[in-house]
Amino acid sequence: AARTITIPVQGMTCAACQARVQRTLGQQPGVIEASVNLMMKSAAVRFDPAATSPEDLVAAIRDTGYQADLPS
Ligand code: 9UX
Repeated sequence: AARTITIPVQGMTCAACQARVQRTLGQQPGVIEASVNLMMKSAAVRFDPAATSPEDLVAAIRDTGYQADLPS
């Protein structure tokens, strides 16, 4: 079954940042849908837990150049 998580993301300062993070998440294997909110500093991600994990998704955001933390 798919899971949805909200990942806190720091360091996005413009709409292009938001688009970059959203595209990165959308390209990850196992991601069904990703929606990044600039003002909320968060990324809502629906994913297949058999194909990816919250840790992988946080790592992908960090690789793109932003700070991200596992949801508490
Ligand atoms: Mo605009 Mo966002 O240069 O890094 S893409 S601030």
